[in-house]
Amino acid sequence: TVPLSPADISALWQQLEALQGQVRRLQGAFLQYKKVELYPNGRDVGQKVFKTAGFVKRFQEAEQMCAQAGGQLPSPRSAAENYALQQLVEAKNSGAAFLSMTDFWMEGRFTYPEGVPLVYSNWAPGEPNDDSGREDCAEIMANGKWNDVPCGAKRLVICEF
Ligand code: 289
Ligand code: CA
Ligand code: CA
Repeated sequence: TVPLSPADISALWQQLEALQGQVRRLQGAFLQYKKVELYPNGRDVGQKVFKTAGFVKRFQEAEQMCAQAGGQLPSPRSAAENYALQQLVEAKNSGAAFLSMTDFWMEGRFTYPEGVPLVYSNWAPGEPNDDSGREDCAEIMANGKWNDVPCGAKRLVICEF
């Protein structure tokens, strides 16, 4: 191998500095577009983004819409994620929003769509109550609390990405 000359090293440094400048400019542009994209219907929390479609649908349709968009219905796994969702529900002023979790497989045992038990929950007092024996879906209300509701009810669509 031929050793690098001082001129080669200086040229490499220049290229490195130019690349660093490009990365900084891209980071700035990305942050700007993120703000634009999240206003006013989205929230980012950790690695997740929640975004509302701004209209209501039944559970199955809501689930399909999120999947078609490349996301899924929201699965809040911490108080911070739950609060981000709560803010969207509050802001849209259209009642509660569907969560991803159901007790389809075993009554009273809510799981994520993959069938995994919950790692976090924020049920309202007395919920889930399977009211009238027909509540297998879950909603997050404007106070951030969860309630089980019939899957045929129409709720605000929020997707998780
Ligand atoms: O919107 C669904 C209702 O059946 C709800 O009525 C009351 O708020 C409580 O019984 C809830 O548990 C129930 O889901
Ligand atoms: Ca149920
Ligand atoms: Ca209920």
